Amino acid sequence: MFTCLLIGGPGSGKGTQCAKIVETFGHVHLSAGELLRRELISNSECAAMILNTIKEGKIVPSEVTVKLIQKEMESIDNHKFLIDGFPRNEENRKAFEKIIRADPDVVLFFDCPEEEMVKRVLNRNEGRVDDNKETVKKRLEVFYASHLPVINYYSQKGKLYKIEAVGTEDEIFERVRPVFAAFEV
Ligand code: UP5
Ligand code: MG
Repeated sequence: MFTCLLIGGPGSGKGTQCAKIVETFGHVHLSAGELLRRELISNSECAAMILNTIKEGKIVPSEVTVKLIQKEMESIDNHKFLIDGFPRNEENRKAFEKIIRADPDVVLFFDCPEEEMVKRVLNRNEGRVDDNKETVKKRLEVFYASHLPVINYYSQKGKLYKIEAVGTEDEIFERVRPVFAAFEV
């Protein structure tokens, strides 16, 4: 199994770059946010809690997210996974590592200035309940308050690749590509 985690603030381009990695290298893309959004439109008992948490820009409890990721990984007949937007804090990281019982192979950190992230999210216009000025501010606060320990942990393990996330989508992909190309040989 090959696992890559993609970390970065709201609008830093995680989903966009995942699509390019999938196209070029054939990984399976699992977005934690998408799995949660799918869960909240189902009639599950967690739906209301997930909706409120996403509207507030807060982090859903690990057990809920990890279960969704695990279920998805087990149902897919491919062993190269991109896990997008997860782990968001130390609690997420520990819960996930208990499940996969191994370190990820690669952790990409999309480093993007705040103004650029805000601009991209507010321009997206796909009807997400959290793509509004007020919630974006909260998502950014949560991101800045929780991602550093995760980044530092993987950096110490030599797993972290920091990607400068400003430029065109193609320019950024040329920074991402070599990381995956190195694992293809
Ligand atoms: N765009 C992309 N690249 C561009 C570029 N180089 N130049 C110009 N524009 C660019 O990109 C965002 C927008 O920018 C798009 O319109 C794109 O075309 C354009 P995208 O690739 O979608 O960025 P991404 O980093 O994926 O942004 P996203 O908003 O999805 O990130 P979040 O981390 O905020 O959202 P996510 O869906 O992961 O999570 C949503 C919420 O779910 C969280 O806030 C949280 O409440 C909850 N959640 C959890 O609780 N736990 C989890 O584990 C995951 C999520
Ligand atoms: Mg995304």
